[in-house]
Amino acid sequence: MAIVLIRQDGKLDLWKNTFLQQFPELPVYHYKEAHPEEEITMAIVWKHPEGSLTKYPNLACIASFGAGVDFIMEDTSRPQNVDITRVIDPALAADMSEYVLAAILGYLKNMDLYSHDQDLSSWEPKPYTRISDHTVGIMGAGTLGMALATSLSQLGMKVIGWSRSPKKEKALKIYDGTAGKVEFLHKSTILVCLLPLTNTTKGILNKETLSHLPSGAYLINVARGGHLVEEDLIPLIDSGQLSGACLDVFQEEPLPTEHPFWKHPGIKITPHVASVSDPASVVPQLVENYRRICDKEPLLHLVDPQKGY
Ligand code: NDP
Ligand code: OXD
Repeated sequence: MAIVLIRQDGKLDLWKNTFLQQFPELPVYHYKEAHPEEEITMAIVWKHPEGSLTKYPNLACIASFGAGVDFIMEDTSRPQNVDITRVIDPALAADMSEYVLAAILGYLKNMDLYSHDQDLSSWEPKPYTRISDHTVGIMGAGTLGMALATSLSQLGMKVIGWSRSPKKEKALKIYDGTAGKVEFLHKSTILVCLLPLTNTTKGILNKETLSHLPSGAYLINVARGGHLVEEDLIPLIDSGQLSGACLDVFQEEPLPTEHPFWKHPGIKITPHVASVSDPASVVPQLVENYRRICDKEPLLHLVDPQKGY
């Protein structure tokens, strides 16, 4: 039994070294080095090359290095009937909450406009809004969405959520399903997308959905680029239906240099960094699942392949 690590972003050595620092005896390989394919029972992947999972005949688990598993579900060549797991980590949730808070406060206090003014040496006070003027609507009241809701509520923000299944939360109104969607949108002056990307949520941030928001609402997409119908965004901002957007994720990453989002004054861009799995924090849960595979115990953080998340 052994683990293979597959990712193409230059972080393979960092991850492998962290595994070995924490668990020196662990049989862990990265996919570019010679490794015993028949022995691999766990593949830990992040945007792996399509087809790269087909060479492991004894795979028992495909684990995402992160919270999302959309890139695993999209790989139709992956061996079927193999457990899929994802990361659930308080540090990942805390980082996401900090990012979204920064985006909200930057928007409320016009930080981007002042950066632009500074470039022009222009002293021009602008009207700003306060936390109490807004309701933050979180699409996706799951692990990250609920942690965010708690953080924002503690700062005195009005927060509502939207999920697929009904939930009873004392401190938070959570709308659910298609029936609850429009009312949820009507109330959200700042919309944060924290949905998983699935067949049902693909393209959900489109002209129709975003037109249900109050005029001048602000969009923060920290989930996946595939949630946003990109060609709908600029017309919605230019018409005033949206006052702007903060985007961390894009249909194509890195965002192509010629993409119109780069130059639009109402759009703030970050390079998929809202929250990034920290190897030191995440390795223990991945190794715990490896132990469970070896001991034939149920795995932690399993994905439901029917739901796709
Ligand atoms: P969870 O699976 O814990 O939560 C997903 C939430 O979305 C649940 O509340 C779920 O509803 C809801 N949901 C799913 N489908 C629908 C639907 N069709 N309609 C309404 N609600 C729906 O995921 P996480 O919170 O852990 O992560 C969310 C996503 O954040 C990840 O999938 C990933 O894509 C993204 N992410 C982005 C990062 C970044 O750096 N930009 C970093 C980490 C994650 P229910 O509760 O009823 O199941
Ligand atoms: C994740 C991500 O899904 O970083 O964890 O996007």
